[in-house]
Formats: sequence, structure tokens, C-alpha cells
Amino acid sequence: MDEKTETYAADIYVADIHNADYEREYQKILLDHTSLINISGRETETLNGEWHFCVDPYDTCRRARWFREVHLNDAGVEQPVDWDFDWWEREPVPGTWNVQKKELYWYENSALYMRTFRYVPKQTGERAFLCFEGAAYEASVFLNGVFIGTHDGGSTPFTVDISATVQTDQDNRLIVVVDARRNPLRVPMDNTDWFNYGGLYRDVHLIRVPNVYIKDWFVRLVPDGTFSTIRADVAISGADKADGDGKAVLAIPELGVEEEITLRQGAGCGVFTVNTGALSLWEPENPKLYDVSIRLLPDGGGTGADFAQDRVGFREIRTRGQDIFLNGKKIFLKGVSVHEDHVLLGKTTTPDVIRETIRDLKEMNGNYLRLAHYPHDRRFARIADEEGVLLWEEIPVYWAIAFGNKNTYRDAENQLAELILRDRNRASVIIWSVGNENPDTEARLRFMSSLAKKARELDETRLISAACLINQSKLKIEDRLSEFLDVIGVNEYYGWYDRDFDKLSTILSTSNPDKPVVIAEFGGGARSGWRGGVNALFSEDYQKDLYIKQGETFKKYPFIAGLSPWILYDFRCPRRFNRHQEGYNRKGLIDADRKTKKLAFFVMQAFYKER
Ligand code: GCB
Repeated sequence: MDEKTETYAADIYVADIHNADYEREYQKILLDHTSLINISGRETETLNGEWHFCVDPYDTCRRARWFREVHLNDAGVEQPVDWDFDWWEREPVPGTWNVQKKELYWYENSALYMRTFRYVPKQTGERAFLCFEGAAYEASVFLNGVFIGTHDGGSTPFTVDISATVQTDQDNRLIVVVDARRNPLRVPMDNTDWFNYGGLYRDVHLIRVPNVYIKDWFVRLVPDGTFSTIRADVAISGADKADGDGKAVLAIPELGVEEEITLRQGAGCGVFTVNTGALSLWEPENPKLYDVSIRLLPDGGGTGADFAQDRVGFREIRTRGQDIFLNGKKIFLKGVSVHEDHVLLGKTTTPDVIRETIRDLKEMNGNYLRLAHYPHDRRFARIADEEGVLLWEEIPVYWAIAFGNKNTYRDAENQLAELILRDRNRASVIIWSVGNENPDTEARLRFMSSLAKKARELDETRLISAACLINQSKLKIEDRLSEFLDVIGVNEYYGWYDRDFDKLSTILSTSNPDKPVVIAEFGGGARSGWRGGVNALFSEDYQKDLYIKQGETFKKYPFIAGLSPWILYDFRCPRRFNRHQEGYNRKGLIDADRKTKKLAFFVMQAFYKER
């Protein structure tokens, strides 16, 4: 090695190990809700399957730029490298590494995924996108040695336009760094009551669209009480450019709808009326979905016209006083909360698991699920649309996150926007929740009221809520955030964390909220199969008795418009290690095996039957 080369190699080596600020480089391209989020009904090509996988606990891929896959230095001399992407073992994607490999059961750090794929364009001028449905928590994406973006947020989808980087004449090498470190500035932060699973744990797809494409469309029944006004908003790519003028056609053949929408500067909207009698409204007893499509008209310049389709239900959700109305009829939300957690799959889910969850809800005579505490898989709301289940969807603004930090806000607002853009064509979703059990401070009020405003801006047709804490000093339902909400969510654990059950009646009788209240959580732990009697904490008998008392109390307060007890299934939780818990939160009505029902399940089943 001559002197110049030696200096070069040493410089690089020293630069890598001394660069404490390396992460800044990967924040320069952020993948966020301004990308293509609404891909429902589009043709996708799967990139699921076996990917090469390796842990990277010191984040060396990003520090030392392994993704460039450079073996030779400038002088053409082979360097010793510390990576071996093609030699590493393979793991299936989607997957949660904590359940895929025994030795990674507790691993909460960075890992690398690599696969190759071929890409042959099908149309001239087409654009190619990669879509990641979920990577926990931060993901940096590299294609053919080039950094193409970083996404924050472990439960929402992101896409990246790879048209400029993808190769058409050779294998494309795709590397993803998935960083699952817990961090006090993230959303959620480093302390939660569930396990922080890591991985490329949801589907990865390739999507092709024409050069000008439909970036987003939102079709819904206008909540004006007529049950006949439909509004559709469309945004096409290049919305910020003056050349985004054109026309789109929205069609709902079964309703005889074929409406032309004028697009100016990349966006447009159409409002039209259908015959009241003609429209069959979506509701749990009649989850009617219509085929809806949107087509761009060619712009005369010969651009291939984009087309997207979906199955959409039309329904109206509103509140008046202390009540919630679905399609004008007062409704009681008979629900339960559920985590995305599975003994064998971790945070990965499948349509079968989603359908099984809905079957259990229905067996309990329920009509509503709180998808806690972060956005669940995209397919959940789609299946709930088909099955006639109402949903509360939520972002992980959980406990005391860094409410004073600007970047934390940016991240939270972006996750909210990605969730809403992903699911706002789903009739099943009736509530967007902006947080859970947050302290009533000034910083939190600013943070969460801004989120509530953002949610309304993106979707004027759904109810906004948050799971609030009770004012303990006044024993009253009181939270300054309520002013910004449509439905006040309340979490209470009387008879469990606070053994003085009578406080619940005191609270409910001193409160007279001007809005509907949903009891978003209540409950207690029980080890399935353990019968210790009504006084034994963690016994099924205690849990059953607690549920009976809770139900009897709720019946007396008409402002309670719904319930989502905590929780349908026991779930993994690294804060719970007594002899009954063994690493699980045991407040489930069903064991973590998803089969064994506890006595309290049948209490809720009877309670909901009676309502
Ligand atoms: C809560 C939290 C939930 C916990 C639950 C519990 O209030 O919202 O995430 O898991 O209590 O079991 O303590």
C-alpha cells in the first residue's frame, strides 16, 4: 500500500468511528405523509419473502456506510469489510425478529435487511414506488448503494419513489436498516405498557403508476343529515405544480354515478347527490360496500391515464349532546380494546388473525373495537368494513411523551396524517384518537389540541377522541383537552389499581360532560384458569366480579355511549413479572393463546346482549 492509500484508508476508518453525528445525514430525506399513502385497490407486486438479515446493534451500516457495498478504495485496493449481505442468513419478511429467532426475544436495536429484485417497466414513462406497510421504528432505505430516505414511526406505511434509482437491466439491491431502539423523543417514547417489537413486520410492495398519478382520493358521505350527499376529493402528483390541471371521473356504477371532477393545480373535488332511497347505508347489520373508481382523463399530451378503485361504504357518524348517532340512529359502542400482539407472530398479523379477532368480538355480542395503541395493519379496517365492525384508530401519543419537543410533534402529526390518509375511505373507522393517558399540562394541551385540529383538517367526517385520565383531586371527568374532542375517552381502573371501587360512582355522579363519554379502558388482571375466589387479585373470580360491578355502575349513566374494556387478549409486556404475569399483561378477557376464554368474557357477552 503506498502512502496515499494508507492515509485514505485510515482517514475513512477514523472518520467513521469518530462521527457521533452520523444520524443527521439520514434525516436529510424524510419519507412522510406527502408520499403515496393511499394505495388501496391498486395493483401491487410483493417484495415479501426471504430477505438476508443481520443484527446491527451499533448501527454500523449507517455509521460506516456499508450500504454503498464498496470493497475497493479509490486506488482500487481491496479493503477489509465487516459486512456480507449475500452470505447472511435469510428471514421471512414480513416478520417480527423477536419471535423469529429465539436469541432475539429481547432484542430492541437495529437490524439490516437485504434483498434483490428485478424491475422491467411495463409502460413507457411509468414510475416505480416501494411501499413499506410497517417497519418498527425507524427505517432507512438504500437502493443500489444510494440512500433514498428515512421514515419515523413504527406503525404507519410509507412509500418512496425509486424511479430515478431503480435499474432496469440488472438486479436491484435493496437494503433497509430497521432501528427499533426505544428513545424518549419518539412516539411512543421509551416507556410503554407493551413490548417494543422490531422488524420489517408488515408487507413490502412494488407499485407502478403512470407519470401523472392519483396520489390520494377521499370519498365519503357528507354528514349533513340527508344521507344522500357524496363528496370526493382527488389529488394528483405534482399538486404543487401549475401543470396539474385536468379532469378525473369518479364512478359508482351501482348508484349510477359518473361524475367529472375538474383538477386545478393538482387537486379538485366534486359534491353530488344520489337518491336517498337508492343508497344502502353501511352499518354493522348491513356492511354494504360499493365499487368505486377514479380515473384520470388523458391530458391530450399522451400521458397514460391513471386509474384506482376501491370498495367503499357510505355512512354518517355524528354526536348530539351526550349521544353518538350512526346513520341518524343512536348507537351504543359495544366494544373491547385489542393490541397487535400474537404469541407466534409478534406484531405481524394476517387476515386470518384479524378475522379471528372479529369473530371473538362478535361472540361477545360486540360491534366495536379500539385498536390500541398505534395504527394496526392496513387490512384490519378493510376486513372490518366487510364484517360490519366499528373502529377506534389511534396514534401512539402515549403517557408523557416529549410534548415540548418540535421533532416529536412533527413525528406525531406525521403518523396521524399517514394513518388518516391510509384509512379515511374505510367506513368502519368512526373515531380518530390522538392519544392515551397524557398528563394535563400546558405543553400537552398545545401538542394534542394541534393534533385534533390536524385530524379535522384531514377528515371532517369522523369523530375525534383521546383516552383521558380522570381528575383525581376533584374525582371528576375533567380534562382541558375535551374542548377539542367530539367524544371524551376515559380510562379508569377502580377496583384494580385503586381498590376503592366506590370512587367510580362518585366520579360518574359528579360529572356532567357536555359530550358523549366512552369508557376507553377498565378492567383487571386474571391468570386464565386460576380460580382463587372473589377476593384474590389475579384470579378469574376477582376479574369476573370486577366486570359485574363495572357493568352495573355504567348502566346508571346515560352519558356513557360506549365501552372498550382492557383488553381482548393477554399481551406481552416487559413491565409485568409477578408469578401470574410472567412477562404478560393478564387483563385479557381471553388468554394469550387466543382460545381460552376467562369468566369475565362471558360477563361482557351477557352485558352486551342486554344492551
Ligand atoms: C392503561 C394503559 C394501557 C395499559 C393498562 C394497564 O391505562 O392505557 O396501555 O396496558 O392501563 O394494564 O395498566
